[in-house]
Amino acid sequence: NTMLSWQRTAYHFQPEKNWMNDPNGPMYYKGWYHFFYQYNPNGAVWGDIVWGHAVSKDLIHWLHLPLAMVADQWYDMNGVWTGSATILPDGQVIMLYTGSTNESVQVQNLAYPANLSDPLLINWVKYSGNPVLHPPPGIDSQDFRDPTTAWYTSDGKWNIAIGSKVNKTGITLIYSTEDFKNFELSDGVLYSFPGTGMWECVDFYPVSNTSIKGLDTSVKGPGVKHVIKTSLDQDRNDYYTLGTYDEKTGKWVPDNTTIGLGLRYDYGMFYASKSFYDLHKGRRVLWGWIQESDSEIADVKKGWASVQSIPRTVLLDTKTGTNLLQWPVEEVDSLRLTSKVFDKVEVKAGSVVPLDVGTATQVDIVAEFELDKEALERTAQTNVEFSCSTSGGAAERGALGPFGLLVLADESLNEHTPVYFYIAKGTDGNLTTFFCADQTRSSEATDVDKKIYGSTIPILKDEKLSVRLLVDHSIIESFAQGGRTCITSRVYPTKAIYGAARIFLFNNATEASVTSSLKIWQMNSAFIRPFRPEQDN
Ligand code: DQQ
Repeated sequence: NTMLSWQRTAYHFQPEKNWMNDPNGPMYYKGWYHFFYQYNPNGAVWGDIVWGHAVSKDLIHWLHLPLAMVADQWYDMNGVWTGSATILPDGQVIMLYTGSTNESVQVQNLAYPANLSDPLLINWVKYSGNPVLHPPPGIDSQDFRDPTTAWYTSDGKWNIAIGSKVNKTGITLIYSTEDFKNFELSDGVLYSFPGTGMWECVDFYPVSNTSIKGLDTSVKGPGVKHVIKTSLDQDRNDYYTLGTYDEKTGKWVPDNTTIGLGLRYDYGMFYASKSFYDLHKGRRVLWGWIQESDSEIADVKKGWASVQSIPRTVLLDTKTGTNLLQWPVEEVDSLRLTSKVFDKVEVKAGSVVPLDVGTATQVDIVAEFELDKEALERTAQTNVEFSCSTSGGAAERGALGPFGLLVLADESLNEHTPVYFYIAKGTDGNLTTFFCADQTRSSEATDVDKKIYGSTIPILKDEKLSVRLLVDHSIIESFAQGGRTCITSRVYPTKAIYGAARIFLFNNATEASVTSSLKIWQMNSAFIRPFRPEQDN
């Protein structure tokens, strides 16, 4: 449908048509990045789920391959659901995934490549002894899914985690195995949290305290923290918690018990994410599913639904020690074309400044902001009750914000998506900084999500405020302070499209002017090629 074709992205991963959801089994194998995903070959809504498959040399340009696994066995007849890859030291590739059986029971299955010498891993074999795991006693048959990548423990066994719930408490079960065919349920759970419901797509991995290298999933020892991530079915958000893991006792203890279930990877659209260790570049890479926020009718009309995030490297933020840093993989920089630099642009209180970059539907923006210091000192206490989602958004004026960028904006600002900071000052003089994205005016369409997203963000002494925005037609991925807080906006402009999309700086503070320095690149489209066996073989 050409009517809605401008909503397709140019450098985010998408199948040619139909529905996509969770990232599955990402890995690097014999020179290729492999990406599998939940896919409905028959339509643009969830259902008939099988595994799509694509490969890439750089995580940006992709070649679509034939479906890796379809629903052809009694144990996955109602869906080949989410799973993860483990590469064994001897080179074997293990794929564990959830099957929804002919009776809609959730079981875990084993699959492996038919031919390990094929770098594209086109053909997959399902183990004849499947399923390898049934829901254990006390677990509902529909609350047992999404096995993780396995990690090796000092007793010579592999462990995997599987998400579940008991009553309303979300839990992570642990199983150990030597051969990925026979499993033993461990005592206790790795982690649980009351009132959080079903835990989907659990992820469990180490991050380094001391270096900027990513860690392979089995790494342990001093200088290592372990992250647990869970995707909450009840609010469709991904939460992570940092903690310490003792693989001998199998216990994981959260660092901070005062932050509820934890922090969010992303305060916008980002769900069912999965990380993998990229042995090619020694980094941990995170993929997240960006679902639609328009209506199902619109998805059916346009013939497709969902995109994947640009893969992100994940590291511990060693400056704060309390959060992760997520950053678009460096390969995305290869799409940068011409750029424009803006040095110290002054944006007075209550003003909007256009940035002349021409078309701005596919851009990479790096920006720094400095609030007028005098005004900051002079200002007495401000609204400390502020929160991104309950405030009036970018149009509500405070003494020290909001200020930031308007992107996917048309010339007359009928449509625009503000991505911005807001600073609140308490009676004690302490500052709290918020990072938000406001979708209330992102589209003149009426059947799309128009909420305001965001969170507080830690700002250390003498740190400048900084953001990076990846804008791609109907998506804005925003990273503040090097990826300390991220917001993905799924928006549907009807006017701010193609040549009509512009960028502005804005400052809606009443007391302070802001100075901003920016570099803005036009972005090339990525090649995401269909599979044509006649040509490709
Ligand atoms: N999507 C899969 C499940 C998973 C859910 C089914 C999360 O395995 O729990 O498509 O989005």
